[in-house]
Amino acid sequence: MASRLPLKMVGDMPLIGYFADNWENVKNFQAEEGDLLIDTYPKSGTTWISEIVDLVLHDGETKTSQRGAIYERVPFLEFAIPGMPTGAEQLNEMKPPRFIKSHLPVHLLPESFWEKNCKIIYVARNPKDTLVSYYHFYRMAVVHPDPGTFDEFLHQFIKGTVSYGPWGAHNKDFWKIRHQRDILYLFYEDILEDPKREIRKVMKYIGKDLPEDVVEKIYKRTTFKAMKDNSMANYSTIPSSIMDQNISPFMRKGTCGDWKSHFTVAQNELFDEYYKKEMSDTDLTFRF
Ligand code: PPS
Repeated sequence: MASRLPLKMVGDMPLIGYFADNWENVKNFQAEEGDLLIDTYPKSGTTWISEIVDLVLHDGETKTSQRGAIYERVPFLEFAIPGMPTGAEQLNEMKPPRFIKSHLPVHLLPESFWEKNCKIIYVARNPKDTLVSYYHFYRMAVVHPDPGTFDEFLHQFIKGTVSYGPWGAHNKDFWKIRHQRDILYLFYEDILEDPKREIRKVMKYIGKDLPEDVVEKIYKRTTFKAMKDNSMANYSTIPSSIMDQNISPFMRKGTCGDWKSHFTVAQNELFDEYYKKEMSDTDLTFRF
């Protein structure tokens, strides 16, 4: 049973309390050559891209997505909740090359990922939809502090005091180094727009040449509806004492633009100001 602990600081980043308590094991995690990392700011499409990559790695075999829950197939590096194996423990028991999930920003990723030149797939999502998705996730995943009202949460997000810290720096820092390092930088909105095109990008990046019928199969297996109905992808196997899907389902809307049904005109103006300032020193842009 988890409870709503306050966030704790890890360096300059606020983090889920339980995760922060396990930080030494995360910091010292040894990535190995060939490990593949999915990194995202929370609620940007991590589960979606994980399912896609897992299927690509296994030639579209549908058995693949049934061999275990997504959090077992792609262990979450910084995960730690009392009574459950931590992400680092799960990973340490697996033989490399491993497929790893993390939400850590560039400057807090364990050094070994850079030393071993691991491939990294980063997924970015427009911050308005990310914020809405994060708000509902805070409500249902009780390892987070109480989010308060949507307006209160929006202010926390703008201030960068939510778990994993500021959205802007997270996205910009990976964007900045994407050509220096082996990083495939993708956008949630692009996957929505043309999933097969993005699946092919993933294939090219990880060196998989799959025929069109397999691409089609992967696409069908990773639609919002298919993943919502797949108990191995929709987190329904996590006890409701940790994630209460009656409050808000993990597979909630899966669209671009849901923010329009949450933001007031005043909140939108405030957020646009924040966005303009955040984006003033980068050529990274988002679609809303
Ligand atoms: S987490 O907890 O940070 O790992 O969450 P993450 O997986 O990054 O993000 C969850 C949001 O992604 C949506 N999602 C999808 N959208 C479209 N298609 C597919 N297949 C899909 N799978 C997951 C999920 O619904 C969450 O977004 P919202 O806006 O809340 O619906």
